[in-house]
Amino acid sequence: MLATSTQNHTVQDLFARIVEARRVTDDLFDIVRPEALYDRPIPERHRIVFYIGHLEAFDWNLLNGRVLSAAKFAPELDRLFAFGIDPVGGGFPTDEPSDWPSIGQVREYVERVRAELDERIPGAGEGSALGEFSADLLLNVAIEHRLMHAETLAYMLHRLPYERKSPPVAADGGMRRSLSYSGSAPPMIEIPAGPVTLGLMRASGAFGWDNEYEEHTADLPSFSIDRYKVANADFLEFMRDGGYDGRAFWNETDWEWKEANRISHPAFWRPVGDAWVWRGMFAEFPLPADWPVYVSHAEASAYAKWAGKCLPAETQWQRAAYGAGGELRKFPWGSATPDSTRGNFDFESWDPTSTASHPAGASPFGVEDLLGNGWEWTATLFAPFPGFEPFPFYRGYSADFFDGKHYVIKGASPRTAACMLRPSFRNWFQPQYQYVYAGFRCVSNRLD
Ligand code: AVJ
Ligand code: FE
Repeated sequence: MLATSTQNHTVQDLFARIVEARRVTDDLFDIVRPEALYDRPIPERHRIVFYIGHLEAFDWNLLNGRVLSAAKFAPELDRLFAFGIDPVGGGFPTDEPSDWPSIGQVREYVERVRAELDERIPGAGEGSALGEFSADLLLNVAIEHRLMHAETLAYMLHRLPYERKSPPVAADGGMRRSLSYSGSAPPMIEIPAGPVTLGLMRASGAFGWDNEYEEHTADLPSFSIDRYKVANADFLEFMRDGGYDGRAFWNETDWEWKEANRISHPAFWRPVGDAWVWRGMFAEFPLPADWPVYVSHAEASAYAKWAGKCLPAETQWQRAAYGAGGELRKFPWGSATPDSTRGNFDFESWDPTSTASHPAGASPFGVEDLLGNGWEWTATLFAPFPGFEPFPFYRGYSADFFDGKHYVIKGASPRTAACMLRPSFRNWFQPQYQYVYAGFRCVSNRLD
C-alpha cells in the first residue's frame, strides 16, 4: 500500500505524500521513450511534454502566495503549463512540437519549482497559512491533482505504440486472465427501496473536491443491478448481434459520432482475422473473456439498450455500493483499509483482471468489483450537488464541466490512487470519450 492512501493532517505528512506522488508521476514519464515526449497519443489532449510541465506549474500556481511565498522565476511557463484541455464539439488542438519549449527547459523548470517548494513547504503552518485557506486543504488539492494525472496519463500512455515506450521492470503482462468465461450478461441483484447518502459534509472537515459537497440523502425505489461489471465476452454478444449497426440502440449524437468515426469495436480491442486481441499497456493478448469491457458512455448505453436495461443513475450506483451510507461504511465492504483483496486499484496493475476476482470487496447487497478494475459510467450528467461552492482558488475545476456534456463515472480503476476511494469522490468525462479505464454495469429500471 502506497503512502497515497494515508489520511493525515500534518504538513510533514502531506509533504511526504507529495514526494511519494511525484515518484509515481516521474516513473510514468520514464516509460516514454525520449523520441516520443512530444507525441500526442490522444487527439483531444495535449502532447506528453505539456503534462511534465503541468504537474509542477499547477503546484506552483496553487501554493505560491497561499502556503508559501517565493519570487516567480518563469511566469511565461507558469501560464503555458497552467491548464489542460477537454475540447467539446470535436475540435482538436493543432499545435506543433516546435511550439513547445525544449525538454531540457521543461525539466529545468520542474527541478527549480521543486527546489523552491521543498525549501518552504515543510515550514508552512498547518492552519491558515498566508491567506484564507489552510495548508492542509491546498496540499491535499496538489496531491490528488497529481494522482489524478497519474491515472489520466496512464491511459494516455496506454495509446502510445509499444515501440515508443519502455515497460518498467516490474510490469505485469496481463497475467491473470481467463479465456474460458463465456459471456451471457452478469447475474442481477435486487436492491430494495431505501435511502442513499451522497456527497460530503462540509462540517466534517474531511478533504474533498468542490463537487463532493454538500452531503444529502435521497430515497430510491427498488431496482436490480448487475452483480459484476459487464465483461468482454458479454459485450462480444452485443457485437455479434449487430449492436454497432443497430440504429435503435443509439441516441442520435452517439450514432452520428460512431458513423463519422467508423467506430465498430471498443478502443482497447483490435481485430486479428476473425478474432480479437486486447491491447494491454505493454503487450497485446487474446481477448480476456472475463475482464471488464472498457468502452465509452455511448457504447455502454447502446449495450444497455440492446440488453433491455439501463445504465445506473449515480444514486443507484451509490446505493448498490454503500447501502444507506453513513459514518461506518467508508467502503463497499465496510471500514477495513483498502488492500489488494478488496479490488484492483492503487496502481496494483497496469491492466484489469477478472470481474469476479474480488468477492472480499462486495457491498452489503453482494454487488462486486465496485471499487477498482475500471470506473463505471452512470446515466447521470455531471452537475452540482445542492450547496455547491467552487473552490475560490480553482473556480473552474468542476464548474467548467457543468455543461450538460459530461457524465459522472463512479468507482475506480487499476490506476486510481487509494486516497480517492472515498464514497463521495466523483469523476466525469464526455460520453464519446473511449480512452478512460471505464466500463459499466446495468440496472433494470431507469430513475428519472
Ligand atoms: C476529474 C479526471 C476529469 O483529468 O480532466 C486534472 C482532473 N482537472 N487537472 C481531468 C483534472 C484538472 C479531471 N478529471
Ligand atoms: Fe491538471
